[in-house]
Amino acid sequence: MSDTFVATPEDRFTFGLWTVGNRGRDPFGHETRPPLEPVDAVHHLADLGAYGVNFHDSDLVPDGSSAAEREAIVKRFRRALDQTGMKVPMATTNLFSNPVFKDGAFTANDSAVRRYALAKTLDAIELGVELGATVYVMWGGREGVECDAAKDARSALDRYAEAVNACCAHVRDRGYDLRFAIEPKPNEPRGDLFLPTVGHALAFIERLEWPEMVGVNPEFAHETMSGLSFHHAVAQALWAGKLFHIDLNAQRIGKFDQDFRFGSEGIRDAFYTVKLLEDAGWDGMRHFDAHAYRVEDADGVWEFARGCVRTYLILKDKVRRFHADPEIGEALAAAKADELMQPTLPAGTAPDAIAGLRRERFDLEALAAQGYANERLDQLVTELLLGVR
Ligand code: GLT
Ligand code: MN
Ligand code: MN
Repeated sequence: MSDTFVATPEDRFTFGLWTVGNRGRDPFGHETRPPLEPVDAVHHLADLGAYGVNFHDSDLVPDGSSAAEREAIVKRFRRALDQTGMKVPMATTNLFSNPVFKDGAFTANDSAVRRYALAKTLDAIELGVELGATVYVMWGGREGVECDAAKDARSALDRYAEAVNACCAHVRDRGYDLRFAIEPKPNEPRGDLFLPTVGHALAFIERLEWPEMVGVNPEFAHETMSGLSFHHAVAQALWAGKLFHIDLNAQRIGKFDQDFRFGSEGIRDAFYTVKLLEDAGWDGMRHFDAHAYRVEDADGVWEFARGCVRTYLILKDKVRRFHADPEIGEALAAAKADELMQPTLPAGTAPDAIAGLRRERFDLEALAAQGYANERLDQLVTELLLGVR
């Protein structure tokens, strides 16, 4: 294997304990891999050049642990972080595995379940902050419904907002440096999930009490499941100043949430996503929320993880080549790509400027007849990705 695409912490790659620790269980079959100790995950990921590791409360401290057990686990984990220099940039709560959450967590009909979900989240925020997290992901895996008669969707959104507001209030009260990132998903495990896409989440955030504290965590697989462009979702999140985190993986449209190795499917969308992040100079974490194929053994997990970071770095190199390639530059000019960056109304929107626009004469025949040379540009991108440029 060539040494050109080797990760370093400056690349800001992170993995979740639940990703490399995924044991290959699926709805039809049992685990195919042995458990992975969080401390071992930290050492392996550090060897890979990762910047950090993220976790759900229960990935690190099993539910029901005593205070003394929690302390011992955190101490051991922190020692591994100190030994390797690995960070914990993000933390989250498991509000989906325990059967208590079968009707939802923040949106469960039973208010005792909602109160427990909120209390568990506040405890998990403490754990995350204790280990240095500055981003808190909220993936509402059970926030949804199959029987629409049983759950009023508008009330569910009220309760969802109430819970996020309470978490923000707690963080403000404690003075923590922590922002929240809502992770949308259209379905699975529920028939329909609330906040199914990045667009829904962005609209929801604007109605919260402290919208500036809340952004999104788009996942490649989740937008792609709905047939939407992941790269457009990320672009809109960036445009809104709301890209607080990102979950990179791979997915074919219309299938279950595959969470494949980054770039293993949808390589074009992966390329445009990397291009977007790199061109924007986005300084967040490149988090891989993916797992190894179920057929892999424990060694295969590290092949999987290496594949994620290598593909990102290879695509980043392709981005550099894209910008440096003179033929691509010409094709971009023919497509008038830069013209979109010019304001439509350079003189502004004052009444005079609007009146001037209305007096303008347009050569519709010429405008309609022009070609935008997108075939050439698109083929050049294909050839770049296929490695012949
Ligand atoms: C779970 C889910 C992911 C979320 C994780 C964070 S948990 O693995 O499939 O998409 O990002 O809660
Ligand atoms: Mn997923
Ligand atoms: Mn995810």
